[in-house]
Amino acid sequence: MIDEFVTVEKPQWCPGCGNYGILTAIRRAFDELGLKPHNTVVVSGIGCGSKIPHYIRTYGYEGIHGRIIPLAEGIKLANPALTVVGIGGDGDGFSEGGNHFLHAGRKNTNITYIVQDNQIYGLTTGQASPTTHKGVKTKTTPDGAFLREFRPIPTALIGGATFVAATFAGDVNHMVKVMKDAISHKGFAFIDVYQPCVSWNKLNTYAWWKQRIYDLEKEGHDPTNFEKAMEKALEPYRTNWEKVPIGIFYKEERQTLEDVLVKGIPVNESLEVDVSSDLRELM
Ligand SMILES: Cc1ncc(C[n+]2csc(CCOP(=O)(O)OP(=O)(O)O)c2C)c(N)n1
Ligand code: SF4
Repeated sequence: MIDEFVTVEKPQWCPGCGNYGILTAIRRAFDELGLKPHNTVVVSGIGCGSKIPHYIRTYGYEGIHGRIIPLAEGIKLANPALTVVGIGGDGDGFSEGGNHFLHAGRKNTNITYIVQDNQIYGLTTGQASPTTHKGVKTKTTPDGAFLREFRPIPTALIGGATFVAATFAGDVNHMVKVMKDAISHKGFAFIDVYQPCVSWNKLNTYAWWKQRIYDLEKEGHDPTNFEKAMEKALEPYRTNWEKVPIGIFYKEERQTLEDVLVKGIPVNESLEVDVSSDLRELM
């Protein structure tokens, strides 16, 4: 039952914000995977999107800006029986938290990391983020952004992430499918969600994305081929955002951090503590 993942708190995002679709997709993915609130943790940082743990009835941790990945890694290592999903904005993940993102792939902890990539700093009312497109006027770039965009998907691939995907906040079914695959994957799974910010990003609107995105799966992309994955990951930059692939770029199985560090500790049901009744009282 999807209601199992709904809290009494109502989202405070602007009407039309892409985060509403992302929230629906996460709840549906959890429900369709048969996860339970008591063995699932949602970790966020600071930002509009990072409010999401308030609205999902699981364990949640709204941390500090840019520290989603180390928090999620620590929680997973402390109790590998938990499903741990980190989620936050592009500023949080690629700027303040950029160093953690660079190293997450090579560690390959079995966590999922979802970025609500709206190409702007939303909560602080519209400053340029690392993924703001060149030329876009923001509060911090009144003459247009002049730096080359940070490239999340190629960076995740080079960093060694063992599951790398993109999806679009305007397509809930696609998000649910990708999120379910990512959470089921054993290892560090990264999803870049193209998310319209209707208040501060007037370029990358729902219509703008719809004109450009296409589904890798429908094109017969082989997600086990690293070179092809990189070629597809670079396509938006090589075509000046005329062609934007979504779906799974790459996946592989590799030893996880907890395979090495948690060796000897029984990773089984005995580590699970069913506190769902306590949780219910709190929410
Ligand atoms: C270390 C630190 N630096 C800066 C801030 C101020 N700050 C709070 S939210 C935010 C930007 C959030 O943007 P993003 O992560 O892209 O999320 P969005 O609001 O767009 O969802 C910033 C710079 C902070 N809280 N902590
Ligand atoms: S400012 Fe942008 S990201 Fe934040 S709630 Fe509003 S539309 Fe969403």
